[in-house]
Amino acid sequence: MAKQTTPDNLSAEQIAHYREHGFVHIPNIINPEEVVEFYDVIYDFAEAKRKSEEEHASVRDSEVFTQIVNFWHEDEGIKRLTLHPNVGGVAEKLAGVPLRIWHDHMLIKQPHNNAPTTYHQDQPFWPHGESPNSISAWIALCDVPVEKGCMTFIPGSHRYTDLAPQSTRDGDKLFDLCPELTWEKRVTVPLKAGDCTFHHSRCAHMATPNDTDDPRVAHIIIYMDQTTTFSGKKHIVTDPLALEAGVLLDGDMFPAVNDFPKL
Ligand SMILES: O=C(O)CCC(=O)C(=O)O
Repeated sequence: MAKQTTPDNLSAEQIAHYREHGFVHIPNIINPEEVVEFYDVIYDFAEAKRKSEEEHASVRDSEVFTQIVNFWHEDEGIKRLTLHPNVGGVAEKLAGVPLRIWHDHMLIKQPHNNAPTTYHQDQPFWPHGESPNSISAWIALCDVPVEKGCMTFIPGSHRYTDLAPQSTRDGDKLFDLCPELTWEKRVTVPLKAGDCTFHHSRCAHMATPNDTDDPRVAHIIIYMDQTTTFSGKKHIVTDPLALEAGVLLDGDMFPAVNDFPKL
């Protein structure tokens, strides 16, 4: 069995790939026992939220995906995955700066959902003064071949730092804003359960539809620079916190990777 990727055995090539292209495939970021444990934690939690009658801004159920945002501080199981020291440690090595949690989300593509997640960059949605090194870990909790909704990236697109937000349901928007990206090559990355991709928050990406009979279950952990301040823009994570624009995004909701529980 392939060995787990850790901050200590992450290779110089993997780091260079991430910095050059804005994404990288990392095998075995969590081990097989953790995959079994966390699949149940994430899927069961997401299904319970999806089926609950409760109106909740952090729960979005659409044809593209079921998205459950930022519940790690309410559930011990989710917390163990979101504050996983191996994932955070690898993220910091790739980014090359100290990081903290911005937020997590569970993204489940329901069987035969018939809808891709269209090309977008993440950072334009966020209320960040500056977070030039923010990075997402997209962790596959089941095997995710191309047919089940894996990610595709546009290498080098993380260098486009001033594009307006692009919808996850409008396949033209990114290319209308930045026509030259139409002609860039695209890299599709199927993942085995326990693998992850890391992507820079400006690296444009999409995910294929789930054409299989089973749900595609992924957990995404987003990290930001420890120096990130709040811009004042509306966002589902910061709206309930009533923060003043300009304050540092720190404290219990945004724990630093160096404060995560040790392995
Ligand atoms: O999994 C998906 O469908 C899209 C994921 C995504 O856009 C992200 O992790 O930023």
